[in-house]
Amino acid sequence: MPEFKEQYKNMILRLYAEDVKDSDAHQQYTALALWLRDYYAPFLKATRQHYENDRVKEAYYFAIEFLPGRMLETNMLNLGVTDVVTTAMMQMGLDMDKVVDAEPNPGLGNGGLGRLGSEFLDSAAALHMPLNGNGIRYQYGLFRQSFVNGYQVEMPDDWLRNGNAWEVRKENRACLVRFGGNTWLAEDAFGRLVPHYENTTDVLAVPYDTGVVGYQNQTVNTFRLWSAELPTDPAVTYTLQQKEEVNEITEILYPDDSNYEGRLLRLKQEYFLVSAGVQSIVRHYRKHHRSLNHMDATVAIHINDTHPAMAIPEMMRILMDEEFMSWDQAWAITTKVMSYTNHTLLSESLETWPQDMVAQTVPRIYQIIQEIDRRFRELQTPVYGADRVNRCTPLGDGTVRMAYLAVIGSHSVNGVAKLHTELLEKDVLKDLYRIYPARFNNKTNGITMRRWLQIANPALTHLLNEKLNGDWCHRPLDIMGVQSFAKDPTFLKELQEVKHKNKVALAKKIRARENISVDPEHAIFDVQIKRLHAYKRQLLHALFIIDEYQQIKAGQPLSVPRVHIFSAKAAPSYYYAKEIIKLINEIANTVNHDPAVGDQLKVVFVPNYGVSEAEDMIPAADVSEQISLAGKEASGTSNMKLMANGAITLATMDGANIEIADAVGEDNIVTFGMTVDEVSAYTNYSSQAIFDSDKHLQKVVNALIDGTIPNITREGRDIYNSLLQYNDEYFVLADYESYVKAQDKISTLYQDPEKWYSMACINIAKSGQFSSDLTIARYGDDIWHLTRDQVGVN
Ligand code: NBG
Repeated sequence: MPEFKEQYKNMILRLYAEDVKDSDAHQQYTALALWLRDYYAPFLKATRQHYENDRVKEAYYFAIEFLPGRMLETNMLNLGVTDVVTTAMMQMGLDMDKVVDAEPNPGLGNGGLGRLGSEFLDSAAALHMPLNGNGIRYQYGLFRQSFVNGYQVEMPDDWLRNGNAWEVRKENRACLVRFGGNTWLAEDAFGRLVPHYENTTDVLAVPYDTGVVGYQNQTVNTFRLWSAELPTDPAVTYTLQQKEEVNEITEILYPDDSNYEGRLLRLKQEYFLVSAGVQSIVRHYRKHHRSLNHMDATVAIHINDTHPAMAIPEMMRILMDEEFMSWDQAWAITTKVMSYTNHTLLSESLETWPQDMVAQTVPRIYQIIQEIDRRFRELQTPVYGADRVNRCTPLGDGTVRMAYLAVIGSHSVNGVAKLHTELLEKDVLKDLYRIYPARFNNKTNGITMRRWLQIANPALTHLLNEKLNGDWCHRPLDIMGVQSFAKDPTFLKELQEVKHKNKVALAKKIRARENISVDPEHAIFDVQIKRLHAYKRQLLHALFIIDEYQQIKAGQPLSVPRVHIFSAKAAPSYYYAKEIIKLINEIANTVNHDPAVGDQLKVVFVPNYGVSEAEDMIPAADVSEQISLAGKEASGTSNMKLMANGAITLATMDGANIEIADAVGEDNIVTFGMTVDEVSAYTNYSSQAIFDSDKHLQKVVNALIDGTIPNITREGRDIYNSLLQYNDEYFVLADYESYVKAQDKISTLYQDPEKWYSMACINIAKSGQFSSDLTIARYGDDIWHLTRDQVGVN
């Protein structure tokens, strides 16, 4: 592409009136992003036209968060221009690494839930599948995390500060969203009941669209984010306070929900997202179709976790109030269009809203929820009895129960791993499962190999390409082919070299950023990266490090040196999680500076965990810690990313770990701990009894309060109390012994490199089945009924 350089230079000139050599990395990045956007614009237009002209059914993935990660490299890869562009950039004297690093990471999500949404969009585009994203354009993402004296400090993540090169503002597609005020129904001149509103606060929802580029297939789908603004009615003047009230709706991801105002804001965000999204879908549909009765033939709306569940009453509102349909007609359409994924088993995460809050914030929606509730009771009570029905109505205990609303208003409900779906059916949603068994299905999560192998791990990608002829990039199950090398010493050596290279690169970054030197030659890189939450049990891992430290201090060297790598953000109001962060940082401080320890043991807590940080760490991991208490982690997805990069999973039988274990076989994973059944049968658990009977464990746990780790007087005591006085809610002590044994097994296995890399090889080989291309194909086939390209296998 000889013209690239010319066009690029022109772009820099037009944008900044500079020569390339005088531009900075951010300008270079922006110019390249805009060049790529120009490059795919015709594909975006053609994709849109194809969907519209051919009346292709489209699905809309509604989610309160997404986690797209940087898009420059993905878009270059997907457009097939990586080599041309990087060579040309180099020839112009530019440093591509710096250009890539200049792209801000959109902090629009918390963790796995948001990342999954973005992986699905990527995979759908790769399969030429008509899936659109629908979310909120938060001005500030989740906070930027740093540590001061070992404590988490949160700073605003002003990711839009320099604009966002990928998005296009579409004010001409804006819609009005109404909050508050009073609503009542009155007959109009035709005898129809129509709603009247007074004293509402109206908010303008303005969409920003970003293209989602398919993998070398000329498909570009649309990812739409909504921003809240004041309506542009020239007849109305607004006060500064009104302006602030409107702007704050999309100002920040996940407002602090420890107080009423924060929760109210979150509720407004949820309605804002669904109202704008559903209105624009209906409006678009109306342009191309006459009757709304067959909407489900061309539209599917997916409710990702309960946050967008008000899409159901909002759709009912539009169909009845604006399209004058009867309840029954509207309900038939709504339930055929809507589907819902549940992403959690934690009862505290199952969203509920106080009824009066909903009634005041979105009065018409509340009326409709009341009617859904009334009809559900009327229909189901004679069949299932009042007890069962009362337990699963949308309204109950003075709250709106979002998960129940979502199930009742959808035609499909899925969990995100086999075990998770089983537990939904048996436990969390058992009453609704009894009523609607056919709605329930499983869709185990997946990951996109494009980002987690092709972009994050070029060395492994190169090796796989050599052995597999590159087809695996289109057909993820073909990765299975490397299994035939599991006993090939030459290949295993090459695999070891790849891992070594990645470890060296990570060690260099850790040295530069955290000022800690770690040993990539001999040490096991033992990685736990995910949100900080008690159920994920970072504490179990931390106690084990204390154990290792005490062992070294007692004069027994470790059989293999270890580098323990953590990365995790704690929710700002989650006090206990922040104490765990402080604990781990202080363990790091102690261990890393103790001359008696040397290179045997290092602890690194990488700040500000996000997609880019994950891309650095995952390719270099030897061990993948997936150690949640069984029955708590719905699926997990970092477990899949790490296995695909040849890490050995150290796991409890929880979430998708179980399916990973099934895929690789018990010889290629290290499992430990209680099963779900054991946990639920363990009703007389006494952490104190376990503590009292185990001298070794006592010494480890006492280190929290006996000064072994300095500077944790308060945190150490609180954590100690959580384990003993409050009976260890997540069974850390119950699983401890079994965890230590599993860790010993890891050390033994690691000392036999041929065995270890053979295991790694099998893990890589079996990771193809966890490709999100396959997952999204199943959503498309079973739930949304979309057309798509083949992925190789179903
Ligand atoms: C999370 C689960 C994870 C799961 C992701 C994606 C929420 C509410 N749920 O186990 O905790 O992998 O969703 O499904 O964030």
